Amino acid sequence: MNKNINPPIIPMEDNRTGLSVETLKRAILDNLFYVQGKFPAIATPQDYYRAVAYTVRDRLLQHWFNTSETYLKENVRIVAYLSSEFLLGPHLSNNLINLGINEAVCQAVTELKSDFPNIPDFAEILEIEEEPGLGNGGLGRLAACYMDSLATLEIPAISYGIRYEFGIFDQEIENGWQKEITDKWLKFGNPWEIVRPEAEVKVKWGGHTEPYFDENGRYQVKWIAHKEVKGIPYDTPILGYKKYTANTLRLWKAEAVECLNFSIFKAGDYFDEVQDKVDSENLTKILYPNDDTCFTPQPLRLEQQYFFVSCSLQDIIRLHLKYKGSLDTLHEKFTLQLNDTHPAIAIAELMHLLVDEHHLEWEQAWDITTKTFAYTNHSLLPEALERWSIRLFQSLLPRHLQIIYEINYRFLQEVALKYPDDRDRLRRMSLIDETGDRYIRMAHLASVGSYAINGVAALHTELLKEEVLQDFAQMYPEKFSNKTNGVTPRRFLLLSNPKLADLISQKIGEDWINNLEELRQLESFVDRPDFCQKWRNIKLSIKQELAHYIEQEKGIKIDPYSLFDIQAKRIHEYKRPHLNVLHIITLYNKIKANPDIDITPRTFIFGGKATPGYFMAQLIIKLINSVADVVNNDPDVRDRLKVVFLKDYNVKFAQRVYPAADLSEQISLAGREASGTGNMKFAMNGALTIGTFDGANIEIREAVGCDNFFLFGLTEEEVYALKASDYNPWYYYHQNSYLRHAIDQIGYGFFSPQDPELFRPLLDNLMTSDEYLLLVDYGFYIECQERVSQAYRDLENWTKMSILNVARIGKFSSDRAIREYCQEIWHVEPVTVEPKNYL
Ligand code: 26W
Repeated sequence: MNKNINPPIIPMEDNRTGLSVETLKRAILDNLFYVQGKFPAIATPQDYYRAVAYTVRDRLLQHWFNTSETYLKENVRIVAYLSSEFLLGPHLSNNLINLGINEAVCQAVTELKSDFPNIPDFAEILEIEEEPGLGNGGLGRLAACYMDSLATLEIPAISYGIRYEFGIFDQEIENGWQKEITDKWLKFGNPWEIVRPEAEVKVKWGGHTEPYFDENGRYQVKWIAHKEVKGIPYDTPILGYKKYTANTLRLWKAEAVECLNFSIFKAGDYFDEVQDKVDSENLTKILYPNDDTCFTPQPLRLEQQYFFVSCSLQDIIRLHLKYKGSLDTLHEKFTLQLNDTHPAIAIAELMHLLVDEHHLEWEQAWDITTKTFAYTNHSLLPEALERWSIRLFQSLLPRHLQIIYEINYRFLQEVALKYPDDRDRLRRMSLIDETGDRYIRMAHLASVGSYAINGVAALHTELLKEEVLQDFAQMYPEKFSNKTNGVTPRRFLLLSNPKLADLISQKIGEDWINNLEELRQLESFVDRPDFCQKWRNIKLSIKQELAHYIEQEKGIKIDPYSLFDIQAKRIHEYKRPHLNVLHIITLYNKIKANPDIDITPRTFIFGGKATPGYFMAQLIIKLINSVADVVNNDPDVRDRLKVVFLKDYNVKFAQRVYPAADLSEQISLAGREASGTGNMKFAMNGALTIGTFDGANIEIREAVGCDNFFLFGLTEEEVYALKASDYNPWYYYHQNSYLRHAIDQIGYGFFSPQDPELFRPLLDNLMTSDEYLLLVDYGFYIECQERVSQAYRDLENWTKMSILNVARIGKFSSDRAIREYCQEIWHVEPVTVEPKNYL
């Protein structure tokens, strides 16, 4: 007769923080019931996703509170990362990984399914989350990777940005053309953010300034603004991987100060009153979908930039004065990173706040300012360099214009002192571009007002110092440094490629997740046939999953054994997706010329959004889809080539394709891609790279070994020389019959029989200017692709190269990049947060 009749008491874990499967199940039902007000039988998949989201969020909150409390208690130095874009990606999966409860929550959901069959399965729940697409591409995603590393490295940090109501558009493809769909990511609300109305700030603009002398006879300037809005902060916890540090992402939303003052009502002009409210809230309505492409000086864009910068600086000054001390030590407690020039107005805004609001002397204010800001440049493209018209500044920010004039006046005095009688240098370096309408050069303001300036890859930083910011590099050489980009291995390997991550951890343990250089241990497995077989099986199974997904999505059957050749990035001519298309057409023509040709079967996968209004990019998307229709349906091809344009390239999409790639296309014209970060993510997942001597490609090739990288094309110097010596694309057209054939087919409607003239603009562009030198690099590219096809036939050797790419990719972790920023720019130390239960 068993003695203990009553089962052992399992101490009831706290519903809000317990991590056992039982507690998680109870917590999910609790959140469904008490937060959503739903009971299982009627709950929708969306409700269940949110119940799981709240359950996971509950387990973040204590770390979040601990972190903020620790930072305040220990009076730490904090990094503030100012960015107009954050491409975060889905939160749920990432937080499950960083909390280390992925399996437990998966188990909890699976077990709940037996009681409540209408609960979606775990994978479906992860799919439901609308990702916050608050960014365009590289710059926005880099900011998100850096936040993951800052928290994982336990660096005190706050990231500031804009809470766009509508993020980057969703992309549909209709009849081969991109169609932009509004991104209603907040339709079901966002369980990961907490609004902080108590921390609202006011932002003003417009109006005029009035000089006056204060009670001590000091010259002061009063800014009588014409418009004012409220900035409401929404905070999102950013937890480090298996750390107790949860930093804060503070995104600002604009709201009308006074929603309605009824006095006007009586006067009956109701609409103006409401108009003002609408205008105010329009401010943070939508993300500008243009990146790197033609900076279009829309006033609303400057308003958005000034809005979040002013909110953030007021917030930082409030924090500093409340917890840390007086303003003269601001630069000791805070260092502010400008993510490109988009937040550069912050330099003038801090001067305005210090001089006009807090009445510091100009010199002291400038000393603090120039010790507070650091600036990262992400693009050399002239059309990406922001410059605002004086006229717009005069109307929107009259006081800031005065301040910028004063900064410029004092700066040019300094230049004249250092370089006497060099009028041309003064003209070149001035913050004001005196041509045409007269403009403010935001990159110059950022460079003069910052103590550190960096590029995002070695070549890019060199070109920055030799070209765009040459004069500043001569004047302030000590400010310049390179910080080659990095990506987080948590989201882009551990989370998006669990099979490969498991195999790696089985062999070398899990330290690589926090210290990616540990992957180098994999080098010793390249000659282990069993390991290589497992490596190949994993890649194949992931390719089979993607093939299944593509068949479902597009109805196109692809061969998982074919070489998966992937180009996924924003569509821009300098990234040359149309060079990739020229290769596809060349292969197609070789098959048409001899259907029995022994060709390495390939599946070409494209993904990428084009900036609305960027016609050539839109036309390239149409070309890819048009070539796909011909190649995919031509019986002679016998399924040896397949071309797929997958719509709506975003972070979720990226997590699906990086692990499935055999070949990563990084084929930008040398000297144009500042760094690239997709190149790092592909290599981290075992893809081999075909690429030019550009951006971070150069450093990836250096790290993985030139035998494990397919390099082709002109170098930046050769590009420079060729462009200087009147390059004639026709020479290459006549010189290469395959090129000529492909160009003619595009130009004369072979891929657009119903509209033969359709791609004429592309042809004209290539045959007149070919600004991105496709025709000269075509020959080298085709040769290189032939080498790739040969290499892929030797699967053993290909596997070795794939393993070596992963083994040697350690440098490209965002942890390494952030460690460099901390040691060489921000001079900030990690702070350990001790776990403590609040309740
Ligand atoms: C038109 C206004 C504009 C201009 C430039 C909007 C956005 C930009 C960004 C700087 C463009 C961008 O995302 N640049 C990319 O930044 C990545 C992160 O450093 C680099 O890896 C890419 O090479 C670079 O193109």
